Amino acid sequence: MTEQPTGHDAIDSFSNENRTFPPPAEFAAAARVSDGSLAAEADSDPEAFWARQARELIDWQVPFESVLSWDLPNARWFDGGRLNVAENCLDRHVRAGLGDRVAIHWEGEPGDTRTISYSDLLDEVSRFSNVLRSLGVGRGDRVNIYLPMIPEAAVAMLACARIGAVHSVVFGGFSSQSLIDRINDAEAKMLITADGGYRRGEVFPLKPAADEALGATPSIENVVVVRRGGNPVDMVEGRDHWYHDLMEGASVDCPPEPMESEDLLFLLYTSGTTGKPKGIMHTTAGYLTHVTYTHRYVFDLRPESDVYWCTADVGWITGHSYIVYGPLSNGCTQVMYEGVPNHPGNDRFWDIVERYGVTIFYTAPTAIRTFMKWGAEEPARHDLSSLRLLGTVGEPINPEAWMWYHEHIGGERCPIVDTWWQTETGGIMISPLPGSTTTKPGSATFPLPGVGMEVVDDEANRVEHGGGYLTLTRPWPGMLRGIWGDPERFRETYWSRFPGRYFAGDGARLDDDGYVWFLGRVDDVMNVSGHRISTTEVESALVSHPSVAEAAVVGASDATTGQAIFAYVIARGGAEVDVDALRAHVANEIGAIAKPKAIFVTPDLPKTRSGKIMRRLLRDVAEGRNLGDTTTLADASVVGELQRRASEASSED
Ligand code: 7RM
Repeated sequence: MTEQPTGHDAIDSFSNENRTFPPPAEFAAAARVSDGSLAAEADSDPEAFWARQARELIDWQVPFESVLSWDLPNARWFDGGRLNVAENCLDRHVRAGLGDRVAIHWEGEPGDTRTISYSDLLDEVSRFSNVLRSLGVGRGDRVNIYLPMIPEAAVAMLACARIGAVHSVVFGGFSSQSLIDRINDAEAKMLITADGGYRRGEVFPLKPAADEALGATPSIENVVVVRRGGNPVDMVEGRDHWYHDLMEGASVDCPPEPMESEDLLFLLYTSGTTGKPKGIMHTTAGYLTHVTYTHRYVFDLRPESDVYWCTADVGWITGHSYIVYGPLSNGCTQVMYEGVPNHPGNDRFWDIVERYGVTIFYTAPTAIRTFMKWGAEEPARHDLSSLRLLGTVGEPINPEAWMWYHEHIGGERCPIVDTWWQTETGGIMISPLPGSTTTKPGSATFPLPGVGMEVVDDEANRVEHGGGYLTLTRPWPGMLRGIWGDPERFRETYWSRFPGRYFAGDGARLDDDGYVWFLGRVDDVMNVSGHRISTTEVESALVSHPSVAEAAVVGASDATTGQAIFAYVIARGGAEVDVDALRAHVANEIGAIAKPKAIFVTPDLPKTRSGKIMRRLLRDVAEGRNLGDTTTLADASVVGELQRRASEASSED
């Protein structure tokens, strides 16, 4: 059953997943896209295709004159046009008579709720826009946002967009040092934060962390503080202001600023594996077109009837594109939730789905694997029949996790869209269209209409079947426009490895039917006796064993084979893990070459705060090195525990 790798592939591949899921007939019959016509239109003239999306999906104050100017790596989309993003997300829906439609069903972790209509949101954003102006913020100024998952986060972002200021959101779980670096790099004028927010049943303080940062951020002139946690905070006279005090006297009248298509909309910092965080730049019209288009077609959105829920935090690009800008531009109703999935119980998400009648649910593979660990009884306690479509983003989804999601959350009736994209791409690039694409568990399937993608080998030759490097062959509207303050790093990081192409840093394989299978970050690819083996495939083989919920593998240097595979696994819902049986299982699933040399059972894995496994740290542990930079780690205690287990294991043999 094991396919032999051909040897000269840039990345070898052993996977043999071949289950297929055509769109359910009923779903396809009602879907926005149920055939290949959109793809055919886009293929015949990609620029004309994107121009049509921009004209149809966006309201323009002044129509654009040109579609694209491209001087690698610099793209300009929809030049000559004028528009305002907040106007597209709010005013146009209210003008169309949809002011009473719920924009956000917000739920706090303690169970408090707010129902915010499009007119409510427009009023709140307009007032806060006036507040920003009254504190001296204007076009082009940078504003830092450091908030929990409360509606004010969306309000603050949209208010910046309304007056032409540039927001830079820093995830509320980041430390004061991360905040310092990001504020100073952007030279932000204002910080918007909260006293604190709720997480795991407790208030986590934000203003005190912000205060620590503020001693080292000379550009900040004013701090606006939202009251959420009720925790005590120090307010500095003249600098710090309560949000509710400022809002009390603010006028609801604030005409949206006419912005140029290529005006900067926001910066979002990504840490990457090395070096200082990069301020990824996104501009106005192309970004808005891209997220509106993808949110509408990938999620088969019916704004008049769907209840959409994306579980990301607004501090990540997923929160920017698929909580704030895409959904609001499309005028849909969504759920926004403040807290963790296991408060007060492990079924909190399913309780929310049931109570709000969520129809579209978008989450990360790491969350799905956690749900697998908690067991299928949790969703089984709730009526999830409102769901009609599921999505995933953030990492490759293991076929077993896909099947669990399909069965236990989707009731075997909901299509799943596995959406591949990056902070840098702005919006979804590779994904099924749920009414027309036959899916395979674990494959992101095909590039969306309008997107140019090719897999290439080390010499930049196109790969038709097999493993290689994922590249994007032409500019797209939502693409990053640069790295703030560092054009050379922009060219070098994304546009230099393969001439004429954008290199995403991901390995990918094309199967015989042309489906894309992501193989993980190329920096993580392992080299065992000359075979280039993807971490994703070995992890998926491990997760396909009934005793395993989650797995991370790394290549650690080995005197005989170059690298040897080390695996870290988390048991599924109380199961016993038999390490020898598991090694044999991997050999049987994908081949002896991929059999881990050692497997460690662990209660937890080191992850970034957005849930991605940090394999670099596991490599450090496996090779007995001191740990490098751990500042982006969500829970630092995890690695200490792994080190303890590793040293115990090595003293055992
Ligand atoms: C949206 C987001 C980007 C990296 C990307 C990949 C990985 C994201 C998928 C995926 C396989 C997916 N932005 N990634 N989605 N890998 N299948 N559906 O996550 O900038 O934080 O990360 O995430 O490695 O390059 S991000």
